[in-house]
Amino acid sequence: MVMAVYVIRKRKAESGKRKAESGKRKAESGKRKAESGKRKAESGKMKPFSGIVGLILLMASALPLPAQTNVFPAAAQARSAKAVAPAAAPRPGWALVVDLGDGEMLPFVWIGPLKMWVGKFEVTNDQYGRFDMGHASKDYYGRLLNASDQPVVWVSWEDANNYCEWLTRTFGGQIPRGYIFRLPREQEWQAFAACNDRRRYPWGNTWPPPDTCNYRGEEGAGLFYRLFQHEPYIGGHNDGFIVTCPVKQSGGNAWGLFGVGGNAWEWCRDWFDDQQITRALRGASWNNYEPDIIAVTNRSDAYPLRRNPMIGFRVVVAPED
Ligand SMILES: [Ca+2]
Repeated sequence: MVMAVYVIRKRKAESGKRKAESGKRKAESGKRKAESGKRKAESGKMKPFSGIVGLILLMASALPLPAQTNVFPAAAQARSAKAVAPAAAPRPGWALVVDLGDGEMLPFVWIGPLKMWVGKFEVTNDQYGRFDMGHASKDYYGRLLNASDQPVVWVSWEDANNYCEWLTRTFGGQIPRGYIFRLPREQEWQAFAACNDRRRYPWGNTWPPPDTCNYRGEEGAGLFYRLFQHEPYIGGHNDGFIVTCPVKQSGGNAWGLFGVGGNAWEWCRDWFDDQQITRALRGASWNNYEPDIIAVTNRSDAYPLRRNPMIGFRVVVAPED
């Protein structure tokens, strides 16, 4: 706004001379700044425009500047420098976006109470593909799970853990010294999924889930499904996605984390049991409809080498322990 006013004022002052010079204007644009002092001094001598021409010029001055006209070069340069600056050496409490290369970014949210960064989204197929080009999240009865922005699935706990170790080896320079990429512990997951309060579900205490959260709802329950499959689903809930949805469209919570409820189950770092046979899973998936399973406190588990179309993960950046 300030820039626009400045430009209009400057143009008004110059408008007298401009008519005569209009043919030359483009060629001379470089000289304008240098001449502006002179122009001001001469402005008293100029013949004033008639009202209508002045109005037209005033209207023209309100039009967007041509692309090549760089009125404030210093400011423009500062903006572009900021946009391309790498997210190197972030400090705790600051934003963290890890650059995986080729424009692939892994954004994190600083979670103060946990003193760590938590992945803003579940890891996507594209982000996982940087580590394992051969991985495919397949499809589910013909419905695609392998799109670039869907959460990666068909990954075991071992796969997820290896991904985190690869991140630390490869991109450790983009996070503070002494921090690593890893899977969240269950207690950490519980805290960030519930925004550290005592809610029953990731979104609060009401039922059914809001349509922004991806569970098994009416979206997949066509007439054929109702008549022949008799499989349960959440009445009054329609998120529009029959299988996994793009991670950015999977409901965000008040702490800015997406998909903690639904979309994909998320591997946690911990063993589920004292015997250390299975690993913990949290958050339920696109294929769940049971209130007790969807509850934010619910614990589930699977063998560390188990893979299926419902299980994915998210990454945290935390101090090494
Ligand atoms: Ca999830």
